[in-house]
Amino acid sequence: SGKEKWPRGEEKIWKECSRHLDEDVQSITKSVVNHVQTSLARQAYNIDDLGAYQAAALSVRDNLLVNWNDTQLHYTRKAPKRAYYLSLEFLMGRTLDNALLNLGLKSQYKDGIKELGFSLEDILEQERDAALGNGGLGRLAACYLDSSASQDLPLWGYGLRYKYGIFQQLISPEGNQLEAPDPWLDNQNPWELPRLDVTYDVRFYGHAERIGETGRATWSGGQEVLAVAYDVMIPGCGTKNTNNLRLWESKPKRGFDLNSFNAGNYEGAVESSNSAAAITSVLYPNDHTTFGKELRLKQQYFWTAASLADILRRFKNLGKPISEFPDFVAIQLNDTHPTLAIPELMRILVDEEELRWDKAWEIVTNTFFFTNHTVLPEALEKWPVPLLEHLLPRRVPERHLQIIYDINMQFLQAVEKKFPGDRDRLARMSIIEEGVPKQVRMANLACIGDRKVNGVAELHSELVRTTIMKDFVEFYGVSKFANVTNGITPRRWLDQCNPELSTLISKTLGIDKTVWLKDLTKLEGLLAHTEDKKFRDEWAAIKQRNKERLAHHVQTTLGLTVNTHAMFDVQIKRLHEYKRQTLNILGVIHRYLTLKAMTPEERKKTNPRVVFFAGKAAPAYYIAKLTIRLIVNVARVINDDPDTKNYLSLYFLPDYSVSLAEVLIPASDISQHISTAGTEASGTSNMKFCLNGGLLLGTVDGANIEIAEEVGESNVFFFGHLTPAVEDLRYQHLYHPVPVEEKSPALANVLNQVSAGLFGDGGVYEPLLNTIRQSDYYLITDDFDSYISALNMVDEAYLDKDEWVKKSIRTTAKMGKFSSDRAIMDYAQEYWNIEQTPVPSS
Ligand code: B1H
Repeated sequence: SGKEKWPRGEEKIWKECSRHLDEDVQSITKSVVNHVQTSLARQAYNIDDLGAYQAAALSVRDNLLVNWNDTQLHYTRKAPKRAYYLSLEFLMGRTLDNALLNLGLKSQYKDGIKELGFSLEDILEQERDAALGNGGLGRLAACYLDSSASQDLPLWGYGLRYKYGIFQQLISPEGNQLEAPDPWLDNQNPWELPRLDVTYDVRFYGHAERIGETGRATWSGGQEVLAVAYDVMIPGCGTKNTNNLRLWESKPKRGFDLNSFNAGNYEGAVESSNSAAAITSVLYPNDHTTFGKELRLKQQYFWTAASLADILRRFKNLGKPISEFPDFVAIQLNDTHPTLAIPELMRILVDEEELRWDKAWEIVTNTFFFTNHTVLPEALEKWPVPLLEHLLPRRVPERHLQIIYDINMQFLQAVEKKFPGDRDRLARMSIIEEGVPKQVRMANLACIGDRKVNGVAELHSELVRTTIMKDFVEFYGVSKFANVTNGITPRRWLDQCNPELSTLISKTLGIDKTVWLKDLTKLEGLLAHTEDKKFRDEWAAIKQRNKERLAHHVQTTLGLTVNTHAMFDVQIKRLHEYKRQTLNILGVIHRYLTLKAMTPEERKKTNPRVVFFAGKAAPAYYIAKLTIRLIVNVARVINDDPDTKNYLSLYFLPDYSVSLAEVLIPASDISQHISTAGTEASGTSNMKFCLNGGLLLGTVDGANIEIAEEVGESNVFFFGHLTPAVEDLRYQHLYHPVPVEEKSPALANVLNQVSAGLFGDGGVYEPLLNTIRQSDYYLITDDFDSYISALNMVDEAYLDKDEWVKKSIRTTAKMGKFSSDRAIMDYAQEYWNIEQTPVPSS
């Protein structure tokens, strides 16, 4: 009530006592020691690397907080339109190094830590990855946060604070993937700010009751769960702007049920509290298919409801009429996972704000934007109607479902008007898929409720328009369906993971690194130096040292010695049939058989190659797990074969993570992105490899195409059938199959050798081999021969080392387009209509 005086005491005192950034080595050292003594309650004599990491992290956190507080205050005062990125996954990786680089304090911390007797490099290794994501989709969200802060854009992320992130992968002696939990919060997390005062009640189940003829309803009863906010600071590079990632934790609203307790039912008393806490307990590890599970749906509703309530509260503080909501708020839905936000916002506007349906719908459809990340049919989210009925308010009418039905009815009436009598079209476009049970098609709902839909690379966006969204394009017109090609942050994916290359680039371009890191097209300046021998030698020497760094990592973690004079060939990504790790391993076997058949003299003329794989398989994905098993067992045989081991070796690195990628990517000479054409929406690691001067071997798919457009086709190795051929080939496989022996004798030989037990019990692999011998949905048989010739072309090109280095430099030089800064500015300008809001340096 009324205006309170602010600050309460003397403004002068507040100002004088305010914390500032520690920028000199002495105050940094002091603050680290201070944290050792106070926050960790330890002394100089019993501090180890982990303790030193924790104290350093807490000291960096204090610095981040200065900027974070200033940023939030500045945004509140200026009240610009804000954007929100709703994603169930944020694959952040480690924070300390990134924060130091973005703050520009790395060298000061290095010196300060050294004075205390520790090495910064060592303590960086103590940090656990924040692995709240499966793969590309989650890492993209993390890159976008970095770019939004670096570009001074008022953007917040909203996600879930899973207690367990993506599982840890272990490999059994037989070569099977085993899963272990990822208790990443066990050592405390210095990077989050628990905001136990920022909470919302989220209701599940219960009853909805229509209020007379108003069209509104009330919702009561059921189970209320508390959403508690944890904020993660997102520093920008070379700017004060520090954005926020708000993660929700679920907690029981009432710790326990006193009635049960008093009645002597002690277990019952805490039961509901267990089920509430379970909501945010674990990240679903099934990248590309995660629906039908009640807990997952609960996660989706819990997160969207809490996030919307928070966004609405912030909007209301502006004192603007609700009709202006879309002028101050844009919400990006990362895939269909947050689509329940659409009926939830309708519910709030209609039931609580008492708006007319049409008015509410206008607000909703001007607020949301939707990114699609895959056209694979099995990945298009659908929820059984009975499950939604059960979870959201029950009885008549089921509120969210009712809203969805109402949205659907109005929409289908409009479709009927435009295409009278076209019943098939209505059935295809309906949000509800008929069947037993009926299902809610989340992509249709997201498309209908959003202002714009985008794909993540040119080819993918075109496929969205011509396949899964074809009917919608015909209805809405094509302008609603656009493209924003993905990007990656050059801060983490060059400056942080490849510091030597970053230094060489700054020196060569003659500019400070923050300049080119924030305008990546500046890398083109490197082209002028490709003919400079000294520069090329330095470039090559850095690649060599990165290969040695990786070899050292393999030596210390697996105890294996890697030949660093060989070409490093890398494929690292989720295991999935469409990504075709199988094609790669069969190619390795083919190479092995070819080498075996050579004389020692002939072998000496070949190009030695080391092949690396890393990636996790969804725990229930049998074929993907079998592929891992095959890779591990092939490695065992060929790495031990004295005839060939100097020319070919193979490593499966367990437990792929962001941090492991940071070691692998700078060390690669060539990387493989070999999905069946039309299946990989974009891919983002392809961009990371190329940015670090690794060349690309791939199919004409996803962002590979745009990378080739930038760097020139002569600098990439393409192979395989093109997207338009895929459907016909699949049809042929089913109705006019040609035996593998005829299509590719080389492949047939490889398959037979595996069956015959060259890599251990052949029978084990039959189910995997049969996917190829039978329907071969992902076209291994069709692409195998052209894949092998592409590999041979890579070998040939690598023999001319000088020309290879030139290709490598040209590739890096042309990667400007793939900065996530470009992508985020595209969203900001073309979609969200938000403006850069730099925080003045105080
Ligand atoms: C991508 C997913 C995905 N596409 C469902 N779809 C998930 C779908 O847990 N789930 O239910 C999780 C993830 N992930 C990837 O997105 C694409 O395959 C890549 O090609 C793309 O680069 C990446 C980022 O756009």
